[in-house]
Amino acid sequence: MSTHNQSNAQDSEYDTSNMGFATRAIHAGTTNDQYGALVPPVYMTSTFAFETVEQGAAMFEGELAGHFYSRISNPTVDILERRFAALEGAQAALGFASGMGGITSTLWTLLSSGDEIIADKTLYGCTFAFLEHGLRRFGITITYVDLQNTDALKASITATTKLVYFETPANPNMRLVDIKEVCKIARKNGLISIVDNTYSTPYLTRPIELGADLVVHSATKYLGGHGDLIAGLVAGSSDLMQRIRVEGLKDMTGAVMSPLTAHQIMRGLKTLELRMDRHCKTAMLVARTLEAHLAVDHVFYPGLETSADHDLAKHQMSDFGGMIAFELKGGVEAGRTMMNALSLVKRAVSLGDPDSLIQHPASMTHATYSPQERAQHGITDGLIRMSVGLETPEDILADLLIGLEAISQNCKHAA
Ligand code: 7XF
Repeated sequence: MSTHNQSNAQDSEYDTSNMGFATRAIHAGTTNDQYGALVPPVYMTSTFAFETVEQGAAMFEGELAGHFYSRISNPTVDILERRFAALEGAQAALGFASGMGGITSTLWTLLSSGDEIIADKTLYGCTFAFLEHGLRRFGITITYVDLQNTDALKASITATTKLVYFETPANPNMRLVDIKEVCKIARKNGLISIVDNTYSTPYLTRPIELGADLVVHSATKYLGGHGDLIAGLVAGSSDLMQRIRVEGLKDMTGAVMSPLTAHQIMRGLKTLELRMDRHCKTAMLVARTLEAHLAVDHVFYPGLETSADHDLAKHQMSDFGGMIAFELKGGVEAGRTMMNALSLVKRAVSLGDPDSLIQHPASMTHATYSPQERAQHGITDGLIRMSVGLETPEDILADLLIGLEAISQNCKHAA
């Protein structure tokens, strides 16, 4: 079956290509509805009837464009995909059931047994697990390189290297990778470059404009933006997206996005710019407050002048994002005391929600690494990760200060 997706004729699409980010986030990809509905209908349908057997056969052959089964394409998901491609500055995009669905579908499509991946040393725990415990079993070599060191990258490329994969800022320790530099080296060596842009969102960083081939996202986070869904989005060239749709998504994982989820993400995207501005502003305030506190050993936030990545952040990101990592002087025990004393800031994994969330990577999001692997990959046991939410900034600060105060109370009791 040479399945061809491509959507039905979209001749009435409103052209937003020269408009601003917020306008594109609200309007790009929209097509005229027969009733004039502003919000696109949610096509909750598995299948689409053919007018004739011949028409169906032509769609399956790829000779005729159109939707015929929602594991391959769906009109509601299609609008989101067009909108998201416009935000990332990409030719096309694809929706998935989860961020991991997008990452796995993409890598299954591009890799074969005998190939090698170069991945940055810091990755989200399940991405690391997929490479290390998944792909490795199928004859794919994974080489971890500190991609802040471009000489190390150049030295690691071999005849079998197929692609370079990284996050920036990286989950959980906020290391930045220079997208332009790394993608330039990748391109020169005929490698595909893939950037996980979950932490930044296309509002703050657009990797494709900086030379990346593909951008992957957990849309569960800032893109959905309300902590009420699990989804993934991948963007890149039309050719690559078509290959990933037909091979990775349709046949290898089936990790397809629900039309209802596409609707929820389009609702979220309408306020992405507003929400990100607020996340960034409050995160800067939280980072400065933590940095000034006696109980805090180090704060990892690219907006701080003390950050090793501050200069890179200034030219690669339009603002510094809503994620912060920090270490307390009292290490793991102090972290536990502090986090358990919080009440407004919730102890939870995930990020990018309106609610502020805090978690302990070594025992939660990055528990897929062994302790030795965490040490090699720069994920320390004392690290705390916070997703700064949209609550009133003073309330977030007050809760954190209660948490920090609990550490000294605890010390007094112990003494
Ligand atoms: O499959 P998901 O939608 O959960 O997305 C996977 C994923 C991919 N890339 C990055 C940078 C991610 O952070 C994630 C998910 N991370 C959550 C977290 O770090 O809290 C997952 C909770 S275990």
